[in-house]
Amino acid sequence: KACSACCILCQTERQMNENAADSSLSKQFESVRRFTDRITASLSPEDCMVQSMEDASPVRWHLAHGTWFFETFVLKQEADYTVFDKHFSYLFNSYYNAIGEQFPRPNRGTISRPGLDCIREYRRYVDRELLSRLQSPDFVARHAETITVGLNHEQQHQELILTDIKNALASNPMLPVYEDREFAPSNGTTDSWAEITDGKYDVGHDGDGFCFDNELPRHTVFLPAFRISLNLTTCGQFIEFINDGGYERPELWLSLGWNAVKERSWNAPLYWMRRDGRWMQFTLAGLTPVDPDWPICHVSYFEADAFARWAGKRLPTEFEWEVACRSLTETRAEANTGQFADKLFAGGYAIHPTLSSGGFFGSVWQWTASSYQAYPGYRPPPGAIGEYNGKFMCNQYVLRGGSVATSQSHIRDTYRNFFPADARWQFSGFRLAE
Ligand code: AVJ
Ligand code: FE
Repeated sequence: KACSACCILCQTERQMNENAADSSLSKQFESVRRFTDRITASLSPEDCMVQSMEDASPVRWHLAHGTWFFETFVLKQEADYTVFDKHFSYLFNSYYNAIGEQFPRPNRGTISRPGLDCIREYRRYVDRELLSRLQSPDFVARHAETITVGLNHEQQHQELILTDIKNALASNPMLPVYEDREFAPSNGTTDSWAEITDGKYDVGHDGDGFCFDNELPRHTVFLPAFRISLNLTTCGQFIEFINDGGYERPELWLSLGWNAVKERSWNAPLYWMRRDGRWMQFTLAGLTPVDPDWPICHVSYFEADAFARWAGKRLPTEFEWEVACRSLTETRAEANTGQFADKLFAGGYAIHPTLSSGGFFGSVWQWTASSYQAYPGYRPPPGAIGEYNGKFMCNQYVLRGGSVATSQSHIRDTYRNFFPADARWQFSGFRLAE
């Protein structure tokens, strides 16, 4: 079924991208903020308060924190701005020590005031203040760069809203539905691989478009020849791993991975459960049978790594991924529009029609073998905003590509997502290399 017929979310986001292409900062601001409203419109105040685990945040916290970012890094720099509420600096600061102390993350779900109405009012207040100031070219000149970071930040939190509400709903034995959607027909998979010759390659962002600081500086790397799968590993392939005792064979696992399997009793991807001898998975559209042709999703780095060892392969490094992506994708623009314009949002994850024919970005984030580190010569930006990415460059792995929950405008071959090796609640899968 055509996307336009089935998916309000895609339509809204396409509209948003058209606005963004229009390039005026206030239009972009308007559409990104409205998209946050759109994806939270069906949630009740109770839904928005749940914090199902330490890593996830209540939706209401995300709504406030995205707003706090604009208030803190833009509006408060203006002498004539009056803060909405003096407590919010502490309550909705995520991790910026240069701004001040933060309310402890694990307890975010214990805070019932301000109420959701008040948080929505806070959003409207900051929107009004920012939009009216954006009329002034001086204000734009002073803050355009930070506002653009703020919009990309808000979009990262849109994805986190979806992953976090999915975790919250999954923790409810009634397995409630976020939004009921039709499921995309799945594509068959072929066993096809691309060969990339050895050589020196440039990696990292270049050009005028937006990127995060961790995509810089562009630099040259040497890669030995490698092969990389054109397909994401599928649920069907992962079931073979499970049936072959994958979760019971320590020799397949890294030591820390095996500890996680034992301590947390992992025996399948997150959100999978057996019903009447069949594998089912919880999605944002509720419980649904596992489709063997869909990309595997909600696995940790440890599971991706163990599967690769079982298959006699390995995970690609982040630079192998980037170089392969670039050489297999004609132009970046084509990669972005060709794949993601046809995105079908299916209950929390989707299949791109082009996925099995070599589309590289995929509909799930892809774990790489690379630990998240600074590129040579990397410098975080000065000031508190320098805490955005750089200080997390320890004990995490890089994921590449993008997921069904990722903003389309974030899809680029240099984007570096990152999570700890045991994280499973993001839309994370993988492809193999050798
Ligand atoms: C890039 C997704 C790991 O979740 O903290 C949000 C995104 N950075 N606010 C995260 C982010 C600041 C970040 N990830
Ligand atoms: Fe944030």
